[in-house]
Amino acid sequence: MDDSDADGMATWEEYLAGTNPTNALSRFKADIIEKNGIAYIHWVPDLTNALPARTYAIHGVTNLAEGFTSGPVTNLPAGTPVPLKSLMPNRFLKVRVDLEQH
Ligand SMILES: [Ca+2]
Repeated sequence: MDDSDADGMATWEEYLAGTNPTNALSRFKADIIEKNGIAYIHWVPDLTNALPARTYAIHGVTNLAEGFTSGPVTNLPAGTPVPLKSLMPNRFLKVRVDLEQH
């Protein structure tokens, strides 16, 4: 697979995520933010109003050794805030980007 910036993400994956495939510092990144006392899972870029539209799926597990074998905990349009509390008891989370299906 083509990975011209050698950041571990293929060019097609960067297109999907909305990152720059020629800049290794341009990465899809998920983390936790706090707003008004509530913790949210947050990711950048979050492609609100992008064409084609993206959806985001959050997968979660309680034990990382089991791997992310189950389906997504939640499937969301871009820009949807997700309280961390709603994803519990999962302790390990990953965010997947998909092109919106029509
Ligand atoms: Ca890359």
